[in-house]
This record gives sequence, structure tokens and C-alpha cells, in this order.
Amino acid sequence: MSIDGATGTARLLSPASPFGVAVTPAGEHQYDIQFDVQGLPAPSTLGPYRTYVAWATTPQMHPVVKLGVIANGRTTLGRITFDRTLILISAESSAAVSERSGRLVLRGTSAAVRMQPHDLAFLLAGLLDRSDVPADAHAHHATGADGWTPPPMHPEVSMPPALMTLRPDVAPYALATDDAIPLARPRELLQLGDGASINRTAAPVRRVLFGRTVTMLGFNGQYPGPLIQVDERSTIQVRFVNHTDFPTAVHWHGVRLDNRFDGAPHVTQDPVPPGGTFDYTVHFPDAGLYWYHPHHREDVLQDLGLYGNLLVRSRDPGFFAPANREEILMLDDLLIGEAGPTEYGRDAPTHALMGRFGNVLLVNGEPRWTSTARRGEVVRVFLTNVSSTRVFNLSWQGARTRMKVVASDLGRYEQESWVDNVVIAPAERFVVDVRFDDAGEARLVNRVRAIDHIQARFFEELQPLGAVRVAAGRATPDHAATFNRLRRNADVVAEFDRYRSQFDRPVDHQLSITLETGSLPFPLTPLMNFESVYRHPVEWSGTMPEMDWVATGKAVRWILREPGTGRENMDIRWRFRVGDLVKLRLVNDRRALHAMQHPIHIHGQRFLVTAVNGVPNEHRVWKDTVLVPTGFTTDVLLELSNPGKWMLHCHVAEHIETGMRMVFEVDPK
Ligand SMILES: [Cu+2]
Repeated sequence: MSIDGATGTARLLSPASPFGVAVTPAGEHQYDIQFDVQGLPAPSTLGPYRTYVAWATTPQMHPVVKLGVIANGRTTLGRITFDRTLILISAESSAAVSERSGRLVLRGTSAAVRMQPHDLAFLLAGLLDRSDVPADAHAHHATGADGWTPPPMHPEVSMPPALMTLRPDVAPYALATDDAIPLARPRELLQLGDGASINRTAAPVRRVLFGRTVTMLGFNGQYPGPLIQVDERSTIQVRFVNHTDFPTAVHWHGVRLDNRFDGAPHVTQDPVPPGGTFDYTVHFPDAGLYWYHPHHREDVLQDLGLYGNLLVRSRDPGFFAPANREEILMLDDLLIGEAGPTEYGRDAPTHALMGRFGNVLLVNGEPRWTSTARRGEVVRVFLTNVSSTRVFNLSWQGARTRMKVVASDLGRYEQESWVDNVVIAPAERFVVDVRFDDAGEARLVNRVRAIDHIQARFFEELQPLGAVRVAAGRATPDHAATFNRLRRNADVVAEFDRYRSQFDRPVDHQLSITLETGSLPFPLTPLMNFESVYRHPVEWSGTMPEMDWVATGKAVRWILREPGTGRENMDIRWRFRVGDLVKLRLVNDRRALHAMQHPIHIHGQRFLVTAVNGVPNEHRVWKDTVLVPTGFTTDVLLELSNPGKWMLHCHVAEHIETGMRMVFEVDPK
């Protein structure tokens, strides 16, 4: 009997997750496999076989994972975590076999298997021909703009030497250093009552980082900016004073406030010029974790340290389960060399493709966060990712911990979940309860799979973020009983009941994510266009700092495109009325030029993620920012509750600065 008629497809599906994408603590993407198979003959016609079994393995054929029994039609099996996957279907004598021994009938490979080393691309681009590279490559400095210091190389990825001569095609910007600039101090906690008035002054500060004194920016001379705590439904007055070199405004990220105080330059206000001020009235309708940051040239201003948290407390004492104490952590990275932060583009951003990945990680502005706990202590950790483009994958190592995710941007989940790790994209927030079960040192780490696109290989990046010394003495009170239970928040369930009938409503508006480029530096073009370029669901690390750096906003335009009308970015016209509920579909096509992940943020409103790649989302929580990985289609139900002109944009700082933004209008009821 022939098996020539047998065909099939195997689709890698991302399993449900409370986060934007499901990965292991080691950063491996998790996949279930959806098979659609036709034409398999009865197994007995091929030999002494009774069934078909599907297997998954790597290109090295080790290890081999038995996925399960498969037949014609659709079967979904799981779960695998390989970087590159080979799928095999064999005829076997029994469904109980533990190793493949029968006849192979079908096989397939994941897209990552096709990733090829870029040597060929570089060869064709003339970059491996060293004859045109002067012995002193620094002689090429003069061909770029003056004043640039190339970023440090990635320690594990070697680049062709000719690339080291490239420079961005914009003028560099760096803060002027001056010994009179004050040394920054750690943030203070501002517990503000209703009606309080404060100043928020953005100005240069000096920092001592990694043994060198560098000039950065701070709100009120602090890093991060002061931590503002208020009760829900309170209002504060904030005078913003701009002592930076750029016109800008302050955005109160996630807060459903009065439109004229949203801090979106040219949309809700004129930018505040250097030396100017603006008075904001900030009302906090919802308990949750928010943050404030500049909303113009955040690729420079936010990256240099202008960010702070807003913790809005519920007036309900039972809002969260009890915890022994809280930690509020802002996660960041910084691209820094011997002389200080790598210069920025004065008139347009550098790093316009990937966004600016830092080479060092910061927690609350420091290279390392430390804390202490007692055995059994439950610590509520409030996490905000303020980096320009990096998605973190946080987990604990060392002394045993357990962790559950309880809340995100604008409130609590309907249902809490146990998690081994937290995936947090730029501008997202998550609240996790962590119990330190054993004495010892519990280390908080960022662990991801980075890609060396030159050599076509995956490798692990493991970066320490901090550590908690857990003492042997027991914590009091002991919250073990409440910690061990996952809460289902009846009030959140009841609130979402009002929206549930709309979860399956048809898509009202779709946005596709794409990119246009002008003349990029020569080697970037083959790197982007070659068939061999593999697009991972998430680029977790900047492994090609030189390449990332030289693509500037002069040559790159990121695009939100409405397929129905062909309109793009600020030309898109959406008009709603307060009370409307609309379904938005965000499509991140992996075949688009330079496809990568994008954290999409909507101002002044809140939304629920209803489905990811067509799979209904059961981890419901009010969000204002959602990660859309490469190749993913994410549906959100947007509630229009707040009148005005509001932005929708990518939160990668270099993407919003290079076009990836739009405005929609909400009329009063
Ligand atoms: Cu983006």
C-alpha cells in the first residue's frame, strides 16, 4: 500500500497564558501542535502496525518526545519547547510504544529549522571581503556623523569587521556633563491625599553606574521618579517643569483621566518647550498600577531615566489577599559604554528597527536589587517594564519560591494563576504574590533565548536582576493558608459579566502591523530580505548592537494599517461614542518586512483580550497594553468610557517615534 497520498500540516500554537506569550522560565517558547492530516492508509496495510504516532524532536534527533496517537483529520497534541522542531509521524505496532521503531510516513520542520547562517548574505553584500577595510578601521569614523561612540558588542556574537565602520545618518545627542549637576538620589515615596499638589521637574542628574559617573535625567532629582501612592477616585494636581533639551509632555500611562491632561503632544496639548511648564489634573478612577513618563522623544527622555510609578490603592481592604509586605519594581535596560550611555539621535531616533536594547539591566534604576525576607513570607511584587523595547522573562532561582499572578494593568484577574515565570512587555504591569518557602538566597533573573542571526543559533541569556536573602526565622503573620488558595474574584467576575455577551462579537476594526524603509545602510537590506531570515515570536535580546544602532528614523517608518481602507497611522479615522464596545483585531504578520513583536497601548480607555490566534482567552483582566508577538493575531474588546482624542500606538519607544501611532475620537454620550 502506498503512503504517497498522505499529507498534512502541523501548526505550532501558543498555549493559553496570563501573559502575552507562553514561555518556560528558561525562555523557551511553548507550543501545542495542531495536526491536519489526510490520506493516511489503514496502518496494517503498511506492515505489522495498528496505529500512527506523532513525535517531535530537534534537528539533532535528540531528545525525541512522543506526542501521541494521530489519525486522519485534526488532532491537537502537546507540549514542546524546542527552539527548532522536527515532526515525525510513524506507523507503530501499538499506541503504547515509547520509542519510534515503525515505518516513517510523514515528517515536517518548524520555520526555525530553515534559519541559515548569514555568512552567505554578508558575502554577497561584500562585507566578508576584507580588502576594502582599511587596516585602521577607525579611519572610517570620519565618514559618519561626528561624535558617535559605537555601542558595546554583544559578548557572544561576533560581527563582520566592516560593520564596525557604519554610523547612524543623524546627528548625535548626549547630555552635557557638568560637575554642578546634582547627584541623583533613590526615589521617595509620596503618599498623596485627594487634592494634593506636587511638582514634577525633569532635569539632568548625575548617576554613579558601573563604576563611572554619568549624566542622565531624573524627575525631582530621583531615580526612578517619586513613587506616587493615592487612593482610587482621588485627584491630584501636578505641575510639570521641563528642564530637558527636548519639548515634551508627561503621560499618565493607563489612567482613564480627563483627555486634556493625557499628555499626548499635538493631540491633547502643545508640547512643553524646554524651560516651560504645564499643569496637570490627574484623576484616578481605577485601583491599579500605573506609571508616568514623557510622551515625546521617549527614546531619549524615558531611556535616560524619566519614569515613575503610580500605585492606586483600592478602598476595599479585601481587594488583595493579605501579604506581609510589598515591593515595587521598575524594570529597565540601558545601552552604556565606557563613556556613558550610547548617544541618541538628535532629530530622529537611532535603533529604529529593533528598538534600543540595553547591554545592562536595571531595577529601580540600580544594577542590582536586594531585599530580605523571613521564611514563609508572602511579598506582593508590583512589576512595571519601562524599557524601550525589551520583553523580560522573570523567574526565581536558588531558595524555593512559589509565585502567582494576581493583577495586571488596571486591576485584578477574574481568576488568579500559579506561574513559574512572568513575561512582561514594555509598558505592561503585573502584580505577583511570591512566597519565600525556604531560607537561603532567592535570585530574581531574566532568562531568555537569544538568537545569533549571523551564525543561525539560539543561546541562553541569563541576567541577574536581584536577590532576596531569606532568613530561617518564620514570617509573622503566616499567610500560607490564603496564599495556597487561588482566588476567584467574584466582584471582577460580576463586572465582566456585563461584557461577556460581547466577547464573540464580530471584528469592528482591524490593524495590520508593517514597515516601510528608505535607504538603509547596505548590510541591513540583505539581512532583512533574505529568505533565510527567521522571525521568532519574540526577539528577546539585541544581539547585533551595531546593526540595530545604525537604522535611524530617517529611513524607517513603522505602520499601523487598516486593511479595509488602506489608511495608515495618523490618517486612520475612527469615531466612537462613550458606551460603545468594539472588537479590535491586531495582526502581526510574520511575513512583513522586519516582523517583530509590538506592545500595543491604548490611551484613556481599558480593554479585555478576548482571543489570541483564535483561541479564547480565559485569563481576563483590564489591560491598556498588550504584547502582540510576531505572527500572532490578538483580539481585544475595547470599552469606550472616556470622551476625547486618544492615541493607540506601539510602546517600543523607537516605533512610536517612527510613525507607529494613530488617534481615535470618542464623542460624549
Ligand atoms: Cu512596535
